[in-house]
Amino acid sequence: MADDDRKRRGEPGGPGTAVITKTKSQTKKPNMYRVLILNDDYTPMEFVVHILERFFSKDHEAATRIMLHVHHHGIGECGIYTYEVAETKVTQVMDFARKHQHPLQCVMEKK
Ligand code: TYC
Repeated sequence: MADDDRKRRGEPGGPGTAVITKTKSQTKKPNMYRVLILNDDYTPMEFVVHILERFFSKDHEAATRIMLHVHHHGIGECGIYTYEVAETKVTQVMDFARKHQHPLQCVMEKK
């Protein structure tokens, strides 16, 4: 054995030590947010269905199903989006409801 190897035996990085490097994956999944609508006693059912079609790209059947779920359970999911998209949806819904003088509430929550 070479003198150098004898001196370094048992030391970190000495003979018999392997360095394994693991590169971190470049892809990161973004935080996702649920957009929810809340039930109330005044917003017309057809208005809620229209909101789900217009801002959440639901067909009439899916929109009606979600609206009825909210009507019966108090809250329901419109979709799941990244932060900025979810925030935009909430603003669009709240602005549209206010413009038509309906008390409909729309919120987002981290998944
Ligand atoms: N509860 C309302 C009614 O009876 C309908 C409604 C459904 C309102 C869903 C809001 O998010 C809502 N007219």
